[in-house]
Amino acid sequence: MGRYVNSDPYSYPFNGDLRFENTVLLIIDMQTDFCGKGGYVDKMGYDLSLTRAPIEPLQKLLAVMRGLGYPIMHTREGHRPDLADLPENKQWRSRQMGAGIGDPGPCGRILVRGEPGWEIIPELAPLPGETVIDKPGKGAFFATDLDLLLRRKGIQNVILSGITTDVCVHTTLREANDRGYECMVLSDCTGATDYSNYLAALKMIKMQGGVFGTVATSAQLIETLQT
Ligand code: C5J
Repeated sequence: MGRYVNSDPYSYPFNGDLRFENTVLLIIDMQTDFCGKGGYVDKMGYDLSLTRAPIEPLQKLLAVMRGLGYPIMHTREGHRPDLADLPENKQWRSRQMGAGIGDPGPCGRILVRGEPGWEIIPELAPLPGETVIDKPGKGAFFATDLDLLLRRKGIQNVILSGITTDVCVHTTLREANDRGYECMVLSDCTGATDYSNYLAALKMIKMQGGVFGTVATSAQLIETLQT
């Protein structure tokens, strides 16, 4: 029998074993710095409507998944206040864009832990007991204990959402896929700073029969979860 989401290019998960005991919703970097006024992405001049698009669908999905007891995990990209974990070239590149990581901005020091811009936006704030992973890089597995936490919980299926599709979501997806997790990205619950990059990032997942996993909408996931 099994339980499957109607996703592309195959029904998810591959083995039909979709339960709250083995499945997590991972919400990547829904921080003011990536989708709020005065944050890092805004300072670089990108269209915030693209990175804010996932907020509403994620709110609806969270209500459903929390209600059904699915574990929710959040990530935040950011650096130590002394910037000891900030690669020099990452800082240099951000300064070329007029949004230097570690430099002061309207939302405090850009991408620095503890600053207002680094916080997860209030609309998607983690509830007490939900895991929050602080990461210095793009991928949520690099220099974090995410893999250990997932394995301790017996997680096999990782449902990815958040921002940005082509950078932190994709890097985390690739890291998770290589570790053997069965991955699905929710197309309406993610966004990029460039719409064609968003489309390309989703297309890449589906090549080679689902080289990184599958893509579905949150409505398709909810339909399966509620039956
Ligand atoms: C970026 C992210 N784009 N969360 N971070 O620098 O995708």
